[in-house]
Amino acid sequence: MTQASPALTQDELKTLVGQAALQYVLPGSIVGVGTGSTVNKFIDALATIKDQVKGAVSSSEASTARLKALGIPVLDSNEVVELAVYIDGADEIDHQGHMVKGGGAALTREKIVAAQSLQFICIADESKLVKTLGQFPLPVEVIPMAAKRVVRQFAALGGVATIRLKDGQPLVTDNGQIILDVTGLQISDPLAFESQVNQWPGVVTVGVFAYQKAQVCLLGTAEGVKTLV
Ligand code: ABF
Repeated sequence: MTQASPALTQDELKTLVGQAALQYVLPGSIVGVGTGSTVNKFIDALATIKDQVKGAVSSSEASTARLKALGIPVLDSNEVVELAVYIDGADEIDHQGHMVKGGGAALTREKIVAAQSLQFICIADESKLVKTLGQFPLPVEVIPMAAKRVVRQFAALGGVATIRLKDGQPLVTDNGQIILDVTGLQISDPLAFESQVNQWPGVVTVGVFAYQKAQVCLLGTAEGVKTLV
């Protein structure tokens, strides 16, 4: 009797998709690089072909540190007009490529680098694929003085927003702002929701990536990597 192959762990699935993303890296290019544990697997894979790329534009201090430690040059986003690809993870992704991002508190720079990239390649394990966004607490980066008003605005939409803490204090992002995590939302129209929240004074970035949605999703599954476009 053939033994069923043991199920892959989430970490093994992340490694699979991180390596699979290399196929989208053009020789001699500058790569847009996201943030998170799945992206870390991509960075480690990118290091194996670092002589074939010019460098990377990074979406967080954490990714910058990892890239530099592996000998991959990191360029300022202002030095580059356009990137061919942006490789990043997600906390949730729907079947149209809309995402919830920001669990790693890097959503603002992620959206900036995604916006200057021609193609967004999302790499994720299968647990991230959802029918409707909103199960994962939605991250929103806000200016501290606007926090309580934004909490009330989410309450009016049925959301419960709490300030993200780190060691008992409000977490401070790479941009010096704070993060609200919002539960209780059903984001059935990601584009409209992103537009609506973007208008609220004090909101720096909402963690809905609909305008910067993924064109390709490499999904790590027990059967291997599935490419959703
Ligand atoms: C990053 O990828 C964040 O926006 C998101 O929270 C994270 C997903 O992290 P992980 O790959 O560790 O699950 O882009």
